[in-house]
Amino acid sequence: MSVSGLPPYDPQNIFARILRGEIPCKRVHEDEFALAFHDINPLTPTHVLVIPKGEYVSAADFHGSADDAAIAGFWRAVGKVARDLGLEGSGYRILSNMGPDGGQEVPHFHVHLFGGRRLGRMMP
Ligand code: DGP
Repeated sequence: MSVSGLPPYDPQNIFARILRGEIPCKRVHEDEFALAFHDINPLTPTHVLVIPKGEYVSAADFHGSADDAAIAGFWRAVGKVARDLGLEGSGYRILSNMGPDGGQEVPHFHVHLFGGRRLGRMMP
């Protein structure tokens, strides 16, 4: 069981396969803590996913069980990606879906970075 109460980490999930290089991605950044790549189905002009390299099912799992270096490294990577993509001037949105009620489809913790146009207000 993961920290969040979701099923345990599935090493065959699609992002695990992308991390292992078994499935291609349009990579925008990679370091020891994180990989960032374009979403296959972009909802905004810029829509990038940032995933940690460790095996975490969800945000709750990541924040509950990753060590401090992994958490800091991941969030620094998120900031670098936003900066490198030129999103900082006009702004952007970070979003993470968690579990069934959150609409999470891929059971490897990730954040979406949305930008490139004026976004609507967040609605549940
Ligand atoms: P969610 O788990 O609901 O936060 O969203 C998962 C996102 O992952 C969704 O926006 C589509 C994207 N996605 C799913 N499969 C692939 C893939 O094989 N490659 C890429 N680049 N993105 C994917």
